[in-house]
Amino acid sequence: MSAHTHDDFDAAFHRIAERHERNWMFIAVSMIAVLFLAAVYLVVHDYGVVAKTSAIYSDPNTPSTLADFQGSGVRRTGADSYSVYEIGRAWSWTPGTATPLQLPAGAHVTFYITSGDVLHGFEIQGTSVNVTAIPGVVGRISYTFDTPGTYHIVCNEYCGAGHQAMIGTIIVAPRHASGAEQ
Ligand SMILES: [Cu+2]
Repeated sequence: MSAHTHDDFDAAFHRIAERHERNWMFIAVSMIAVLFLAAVYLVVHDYGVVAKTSAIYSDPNTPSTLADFQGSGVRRTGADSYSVYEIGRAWSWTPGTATPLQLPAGAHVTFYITSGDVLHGFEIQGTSVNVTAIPGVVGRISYTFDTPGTYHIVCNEYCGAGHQAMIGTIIVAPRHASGAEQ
């Protein structure tokens, strides 16, 4: 009799344990699914932190001939927003190397990046900006410089004998000097 009672207890215990295990498996799988979908959502939608390709041309020489990439390469697109059209060439950044790129702190800056020859890596030190400059492709990334100061563009994709000297300068000016007119 006592063995029979023990078996009943055992069976009931296992039923309850299995129900708890099923529930917790469901909760764990649901959490993984939510995290996975959230990661996909963040990558698919442009939060300004994800580098995107804005255009691809069949002729690799096309981007550097586009009107946007001529002149200073800097366009003011709004009260507090700028577009910067950046070309990497062996071994300089235009704008940036011959003349420093000047931007105000706090402005929303969208960089359009291409290459005039081979692969280069457009990286602004101390920031999250890091885009491969590809001939025929225009990459895009947005960034806001919150802290005024001097930033450096480096090439992080080996591109030949002058690669290590392929450096540009970005000067970020304080937004409003106190007491100064705007
Ligand atoms: Cu380079």
